Amino acid sequence: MTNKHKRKQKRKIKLAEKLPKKTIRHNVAANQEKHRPDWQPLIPDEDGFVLDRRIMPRDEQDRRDGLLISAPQSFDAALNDAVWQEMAAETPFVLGKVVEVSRGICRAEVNGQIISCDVRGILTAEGTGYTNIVAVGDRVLVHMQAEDRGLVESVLPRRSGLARADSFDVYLNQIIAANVDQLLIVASWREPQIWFQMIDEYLIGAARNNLRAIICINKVDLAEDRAEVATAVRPYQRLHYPLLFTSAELGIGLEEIRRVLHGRTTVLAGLSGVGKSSLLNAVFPTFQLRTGDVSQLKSREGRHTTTQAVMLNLPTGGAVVDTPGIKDMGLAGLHADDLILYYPDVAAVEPCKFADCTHSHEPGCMVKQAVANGRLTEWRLENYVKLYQQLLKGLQN
Ligand SMILES: Nc1nc2c(ncn2[C@@H]2O[C@H](COP(=O)(O)OP(=O)(O)O)[C@@H](O)[C@H]2O)c(=O)[nH]1
Ligand SMILES: [Mg+2]
Ligand SMILES: [Zn+2]
Repeated sequence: MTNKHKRKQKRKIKLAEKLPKKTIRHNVAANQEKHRPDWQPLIPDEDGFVLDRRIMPRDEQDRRDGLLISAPQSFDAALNDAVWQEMAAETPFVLGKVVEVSRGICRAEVNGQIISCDVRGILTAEGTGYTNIVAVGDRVLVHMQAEDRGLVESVLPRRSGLARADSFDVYLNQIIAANVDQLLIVASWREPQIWFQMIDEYLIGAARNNLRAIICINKVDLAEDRAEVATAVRPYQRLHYPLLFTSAELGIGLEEIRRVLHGRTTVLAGLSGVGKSSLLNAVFPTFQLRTGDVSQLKSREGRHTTTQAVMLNLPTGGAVVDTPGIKDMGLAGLHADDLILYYPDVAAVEPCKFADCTHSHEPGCMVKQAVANGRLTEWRLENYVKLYQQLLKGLQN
């Protein structure tokens, strides 16, 4: 077991102890209802407890419930800018596109201008299945309060999104970016060393979110032999994923990047340091995204400042979301037996002679045969087996 997994397990146990605190329940011995007939009745469950929902006037609760409905839950692929514009036109508010989010505040593009917006405190992610209410890329209704300041009144339904299961509660998702079309998975050949398992996990994440995936291998200038890079990632090519080979340093492959980004909304995903921001700067020199040394981002007290996803419009149409590096992307909440859906190359192997074949020493093992004759790449199989084991043990949560 790697250290990473040990840490995760430890964290899980700690959390399990804390969990009961999450739902605070009050005994309704004091019959508040009798004294406040105009307020929300507290309906106890069979044990005589009610959920901790703040007591408030009936119409206030109705108003909040109405707002909760406006927090998006599922995706509607038919949505587009024209529809969102129509939705906004029916309200006293203006349409905004969120380009950056911090706690309780965001920056949104309104009428072509970026303004700061507070998020209405009563907007809550409760009941949406998400841990966060507003994400980069969200279309929102903005109540203008000054020329350069607004208040987010509501988050409009989403066309799509990149979500990942929350690390604390797999039944909840964190939405990283909303209304996006595709995921550009950036890996570096070296520094950090290319890590196929991570690419596999991002591919699974993209598929689970219904997003097109493109793989970009950056820092090819660090390869002694470029042909070696192409050979290494050939299994992905055989699975028909678009592949790009780039160097932000030497300006290689920039035109190809520009082409895949054109007119679409793309999230860049990859470990920190692989060159996501450098690539965007190289392709679009006006961006001037911060790159390089992570320690730069430490505050004076040595704490890491929370760098978050930012959305930038492309001069050529479309937009990109630069993320600081997403770990733990694809698998949380996935059932081990569904993993095979994301490994069509492994699934294509015919059944072995023995149903309980461990694919190690048994005669008539089709998996070993497929690896031997080159139809299945060994590291794809290894990744599959590794991830399957992790899912079985619940280590991917
Ligand atoms: N040799 C080489 N270094 C690169 C390349 N692209 C980025 N870097 C360097 O890698 C480091 C991390 O880049 P950055 O763009 O901040 O990575 P990010 O965390 O993925 O956004 C920086 O020091 C860059 O100068 C490349 O193509 N070749
Ligand atoms: Mg970066
Ligand atoms: Zn076998």
